[in-house]
Amino acid sequence: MSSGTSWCYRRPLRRQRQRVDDVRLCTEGETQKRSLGIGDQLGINTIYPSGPPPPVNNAPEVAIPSPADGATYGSGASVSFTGSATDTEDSDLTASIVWTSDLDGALGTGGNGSADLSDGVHTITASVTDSGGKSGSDSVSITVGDPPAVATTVGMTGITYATDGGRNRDKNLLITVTLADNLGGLPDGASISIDLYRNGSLDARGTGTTGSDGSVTFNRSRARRGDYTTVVTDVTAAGLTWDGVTPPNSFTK
Ligand SMILES: [Ca+2]
Repeated sequence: MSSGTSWCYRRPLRRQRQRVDDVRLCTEGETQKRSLGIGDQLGINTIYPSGPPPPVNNAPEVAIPSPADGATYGSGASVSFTGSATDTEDSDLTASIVWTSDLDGALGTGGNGSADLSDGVHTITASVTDSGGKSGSDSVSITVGDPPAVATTVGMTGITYATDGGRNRDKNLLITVTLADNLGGLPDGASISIDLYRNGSLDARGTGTTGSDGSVTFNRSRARRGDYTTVVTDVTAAGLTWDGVTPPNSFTK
């Protein structure tokens, strides 16, 4: 309890002894109504136990001048890093910086260092804790090694024919078109449009969507006898560009 604190009573002072819970802090400009005895002080301490507020502790601030956010390194490269940490109360905390990678874990402590990082995209974090227990940190994202390959184009790996239905299982003509991207992946959910020609004339058109095997099977029901050829007119696959090529194909029914 500060000796400079003035205490006043909630109610007008009377002759009888005031109860301790009638005591409050004097408001600004108000003069102290009565000097307090030791019993009053103990009571006030019970009502206002918090005492003076604790000193303010600001969190430390951390910066990573190097590496730059988004920097890239070759596979197996040694990556150097530099950081600084300042704190209002503790001043320079740079020597206490702890470095980590979300992929490789602990990298060391202090204002600078280097590490051989595994291939991949790393979040590098510099963090520090001050003497009051408050923490600060900074992070950068860097890439080590070649980024993973991403498929960009799609094409047909084959157009095959079969028949089914009817007594001799030759009533309907089935045309299966299969896609693959340039990394060998099988596009699921791609749209394929075809024109089916019979003896050189347009016989049917169709559009279908690939399954997980990258293929669509079109059914030309009650297909007549003749020489059939399929021309792919459009392929739409998310994130992929069709190479525009229809592989040679034909079927005689
Ligand atoms: Ca601090």
